[in-house]
Amino acid sequence: MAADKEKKDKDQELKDKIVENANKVVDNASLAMLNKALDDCVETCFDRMETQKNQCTFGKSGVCCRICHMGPCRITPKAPKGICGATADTIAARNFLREVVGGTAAHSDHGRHLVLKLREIAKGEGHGYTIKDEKALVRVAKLYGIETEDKTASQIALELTDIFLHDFMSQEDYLATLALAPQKRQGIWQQTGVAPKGVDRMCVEAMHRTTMGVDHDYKNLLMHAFRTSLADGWGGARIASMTSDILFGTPAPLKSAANLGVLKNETVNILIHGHEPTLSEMLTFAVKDPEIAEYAKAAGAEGITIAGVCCTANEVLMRQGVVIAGNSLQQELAVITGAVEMMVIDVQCCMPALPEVAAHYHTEIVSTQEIAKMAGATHMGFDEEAPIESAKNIIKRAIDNFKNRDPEKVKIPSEHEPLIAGFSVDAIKYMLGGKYRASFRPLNDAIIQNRILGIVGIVGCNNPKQRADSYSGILAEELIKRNVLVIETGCAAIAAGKAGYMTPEYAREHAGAGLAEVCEAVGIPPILHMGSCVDNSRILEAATEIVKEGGLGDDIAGLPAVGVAPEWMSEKAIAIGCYCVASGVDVILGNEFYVSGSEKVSKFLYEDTKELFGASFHLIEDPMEAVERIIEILNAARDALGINKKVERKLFDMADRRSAH
Ligand code: SF4
Ligand code: MSK
Repeated sequence: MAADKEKKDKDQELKDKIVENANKVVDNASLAMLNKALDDCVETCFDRMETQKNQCTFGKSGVCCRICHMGPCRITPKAPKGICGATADTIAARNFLREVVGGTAAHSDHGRHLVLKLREIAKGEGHGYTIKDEKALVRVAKLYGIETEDKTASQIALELTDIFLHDFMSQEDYLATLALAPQKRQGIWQQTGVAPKGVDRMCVEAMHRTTMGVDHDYKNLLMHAFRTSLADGWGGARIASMTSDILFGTPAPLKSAANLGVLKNETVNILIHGHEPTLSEMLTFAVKDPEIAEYAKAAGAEGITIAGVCCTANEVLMRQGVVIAGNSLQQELAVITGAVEMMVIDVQCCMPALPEVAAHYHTEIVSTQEIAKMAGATHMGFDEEAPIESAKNIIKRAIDNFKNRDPEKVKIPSEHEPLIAGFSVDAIKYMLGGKYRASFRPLNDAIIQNRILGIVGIVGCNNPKQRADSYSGILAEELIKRNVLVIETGCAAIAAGKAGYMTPEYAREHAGAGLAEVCEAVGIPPILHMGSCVDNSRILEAATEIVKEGGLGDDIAGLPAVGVAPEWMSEKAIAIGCYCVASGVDVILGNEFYVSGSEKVSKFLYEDTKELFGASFHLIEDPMEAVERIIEILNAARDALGINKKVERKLFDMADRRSAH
């Protein structure tokens, strides 16, 4: 009897968990894998979210300080000061600045790595890496005033990398890359004192300012947070995107697919996960080698499927059309398919739980970077002096693991959606204006004529605190209905791809009339995939192009444009949010910063920044409320620009169509 009851209770518990799982994720592929995890007794981040449910309120409100060992100190009404006398304002601002440093350092170290690679190539030490896009090299060099006539690619690359490296190392000079911003914005940065000097200096200075007994003025600390973030968006991250384009090619529209259903039963499945394209580009190159195809065949596989996770996925999607297995919260779920021979990780967003999940299957987790090892993973240091051999060794090892796959444990969801990605700024210009008249003019005109209400960037991660991909999905659907052109990066972009939003057909069926007309005339989806997390700098680049094109004001602030980080979780998202606000773009957060313990810090971030930069943060946890707020912000910008007059609705005629090409 007792055994019967126990079984009944267990069955009920399982049923309850299956019901709960449906509230954790939006897409059916993820749901199927969460339910499989229950059967396979595998713990995921969604379970650990439950065990971490009662998160520390001091941490969440930003008033826990462990900067010195007199502490840790926690601020309460009864204990309003730390042992040193630091107030909630100082502590919350210091913690916030340190988060911005974390994000800035991550993007910038990624950028530095690429710049050093470009420099090696220029010196003839590329070891198999080459400059794939010389046009991009010349285009970027010209931005920095480098004379390119009669020079070899190597000479140009050497001069350019000198400038880039100076942007990392400079002690006194302002970043050269700041000059890529609209003139007026540069003036605002100088006036407010947030124009950054070298990226490395900004990060070191921030760590100095926040150590015990240095900077205690919350405003001064927060201003340095914005200054540091600008060294990211208009420094490290922007340099990373430009250098990736030079090294691996400027993205242009291409077809691919996204979601766990891209994995195949009959092939060796290799996942590439992280952020940097250096290794993943080589893997996608090496996998095409006939020797590798033969090797896979000999192992009984019908071929090899390489699929991406997180922003490594976005990098190789944008340039090679490599399929996407999933975004951040699907990294464990992809392994749970039981069909993955190897997950190769580089840097950032790779959960340390992966080897434990992999231990339930035959999957091998392989770390490749000296700075990013993982307990329980196999480390195969990627030899950048012999990259093709290194990549082949990794792939062969995955093929060797194919025989260990247990068919009983394999269940690959069928879901995957087609998508078009590859919308670099250059590609957008080309799509809008054609080869000879590539420009943003048709887009500016569409905004001025009210076919497009404005532009919204939906960026960032997903987070188990929210139903994964739900907020970003609702936002995207509702905004395009209201004629807002949506641009996306990072894990949010993957969510949109999985949902099937990134095809021109989706515009025809779901976008508002004005946006649908523009999408049809130009041949673009209503939601443009602009790349990885570092590629948020492409959004700033696009905004700058729109300003330069004319008719919509003389600064990024004032454009009918908004940024949203609906489900963010990473420090990188904080840095991104800060450089967007400092660039004049209002940013809506779907979940909170950890600053609520200081009214002053909160007010500064959510209100006072408007005065300083013309934009601020807005915390809006409900997606429909966010939609309404976004429309308000876009309309206010349109009013201020004097373009919100009711224009007579007319369909795109032939002249309009021609001018869009
Ligand atoms: Fe406490 Fe001040 Fe030390 Fe922070 S710096 S732990 S508030 S004594
Ligand atoms: S990968 S930073 S979870 S977007 Fe760029 Fe996704 Fe956020 Fe990592």
